[in-house]
Amino acid sequence: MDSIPNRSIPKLHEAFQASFDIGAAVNPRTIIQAGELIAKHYNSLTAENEMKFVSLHPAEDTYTFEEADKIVAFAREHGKKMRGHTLVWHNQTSDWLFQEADGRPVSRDKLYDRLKSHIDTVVKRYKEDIYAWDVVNEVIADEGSELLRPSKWLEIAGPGFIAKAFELAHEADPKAQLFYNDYNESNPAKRDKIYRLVKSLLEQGVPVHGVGLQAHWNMYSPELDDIRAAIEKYASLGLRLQLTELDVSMFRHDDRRTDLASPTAEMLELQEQRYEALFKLLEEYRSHIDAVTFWGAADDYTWLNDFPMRGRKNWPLLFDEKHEPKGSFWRVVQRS
Ligand code: HAH
Repeated sequence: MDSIPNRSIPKLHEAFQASFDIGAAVNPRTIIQAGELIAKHYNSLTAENEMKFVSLHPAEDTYTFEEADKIVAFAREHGKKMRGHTLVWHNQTSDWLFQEADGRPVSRDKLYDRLKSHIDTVVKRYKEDIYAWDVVNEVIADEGSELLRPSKWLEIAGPGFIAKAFELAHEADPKAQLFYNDYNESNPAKRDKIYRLVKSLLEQGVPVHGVGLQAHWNMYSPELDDIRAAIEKYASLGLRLQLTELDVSMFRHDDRRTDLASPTAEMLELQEQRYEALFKLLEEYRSHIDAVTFWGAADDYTWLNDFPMRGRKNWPLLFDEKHEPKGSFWRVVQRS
């Protein structure tokens, strides 16, 4: 083959070892199909779906740990760190949690009792393996003046569920780093709301240690200056920062085209420039940023295939569909 022999490709995480960890979201298929790539290039792993409430706790008396355990076993085998994702979210959460057997909504106390059982069971099970948890995911409203998005959590418990989740997670594992995690985190209006929420949690003495910037970005937005301002604003709270779900979509937010079977040369070049500029910025803030986790390992499998446009492929990561390093990989490691 005329491809470059594997040994001459630097390990991505080693290229950034002086700055931050480099993680990937994985699942039981990708640790097999891309196991070698993941083991080589990433030193931290997040379960893409397998530790979400609906995956682990489908019925009140049923926990299903098999898939999550496969990922933890892979991380152990290869000496990888692990982040936990996620304890409280409005999506991928089982309906039973919010309901009595007859379908009526549960009381706040009952919801909190159930949340405590869930957090105790899950966080304690993975205590030796997981050093940081996304405790609360995406509770801020994207638009408008409301701080919090409508959800069953808010409806039943009121805004106190957020502090409650952090307190329960801290009790379950006092050593774990606890994160508030959200997307559109660099949008100035949403950034300010995330800041307000986290600041008020800190003022109440709630154990929150970090802000997770999901960083589901594209080649055009957010602007570097908005990313910079968001990092500075969150860091001003004295919290640790992580990019928790980084990818760089090739399509603008409102782009609906579905005709491409592979990226054009122009798209690849634009993505290379974008990745280079992003990592340059991230390295500037390395004293605040502990980890940069990609939401996938390589372009053959990414949640952005089919989302938000059905039937549309996307190529948001640093490795191509054959697990070869893309131009973006080289731009990122050569500037590190
Ligand atoms: C993230 N949400 C979630 O945190 C992650 O758990 C999931 O696997 C993918 C993306 C981002 C998001 C979304 O799912 C839907 C609309 C907007 C943003």
